[in-house]
Amino acid sequence: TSSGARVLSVQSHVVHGYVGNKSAVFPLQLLGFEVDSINTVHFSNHTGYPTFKGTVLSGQELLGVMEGLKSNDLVDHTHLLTGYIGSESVLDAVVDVLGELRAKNPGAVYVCDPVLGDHGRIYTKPELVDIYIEKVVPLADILTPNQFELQLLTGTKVETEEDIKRAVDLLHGKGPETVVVTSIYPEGQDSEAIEIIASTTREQCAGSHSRFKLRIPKLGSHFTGTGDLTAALLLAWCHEYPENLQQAVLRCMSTVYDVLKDTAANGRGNEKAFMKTPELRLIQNQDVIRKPPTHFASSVE
Ligand code: PLP
Ligand code: PXL
Repeated sequence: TSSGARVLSVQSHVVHGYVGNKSAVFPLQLLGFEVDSINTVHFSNHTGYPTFKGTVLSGQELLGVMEGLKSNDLVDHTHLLTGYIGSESVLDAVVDVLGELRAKNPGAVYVCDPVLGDHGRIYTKPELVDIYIEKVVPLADILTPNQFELQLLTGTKVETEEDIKRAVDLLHGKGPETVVVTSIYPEGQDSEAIEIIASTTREQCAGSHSRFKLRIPKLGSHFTGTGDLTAALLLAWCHEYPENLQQAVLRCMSTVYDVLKDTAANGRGNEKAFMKTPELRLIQNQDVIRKPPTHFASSVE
């Protein structure tokens, strides 16, 4: 289906569980994408467990890996995907990596999940915010901030739907043609639903709406790796529906919803590690990854 698409995914690796590359690569491969993955960390498990062990790649080491690919003429990717980035030097190196991709293929699409924090709390190094604003956001084609990240990236207060629209337009003005704001809590965090607002300035991909909102019933628990899965699926479905963002977002969110629902129903945390929230059930949900239902079509506004 996705003939010729080659993704370079620069994200975390965890030995056990599904965040970062572990939650992005398998779904992309199932959907027919060739994926080259660079692991920015190599951890035993995600950082939400009581402990984790492992190593962190430096910006220099990341550029070294790129150098190896380049020497063998292996830099021919159509897409770059990035998520959680742990340090300034790695985020700076990502900018250089994108430069290499676009030197070879000026049309290479950059899907950037600007991971900074959530629910009013920064959980990365605050120094990353300015690098995202000044260097990274201007290069992104598809950007997937949550409500809090939208606030950090625009330096504006983002509370009402009007605020969101204004902030999204600010971001469009800086570069990204497509912005998908994931997980908005319209009535605060106890809200029964979460909303997604998607917006594109690409005329040929607007379909019938250049900006629309989806309302999705909220599932009780918080699962780690959801954002990484969402960004990967958005890359995939925007590639399949370059002319229709709405179809892409519907497929992406329908798969995410079904994976979370099944994980909530059937996933089991690790009692020995005192982990109440289970790992995403990606392996068990291959069918809804390959063939997403379109659950929320009637809730598009
Ligand atoms: N429920 C659904 C259906 C979602 O799509 C998401 C995130 O995208 C969540 C819940 C996550 O909510 P929270 O951020 O409160 O964990
Ligand atoms: O899902 C984001 C993420 C990425 N990488 C690592 C993580 C997490 C979330 O906890 O621990 C290493």
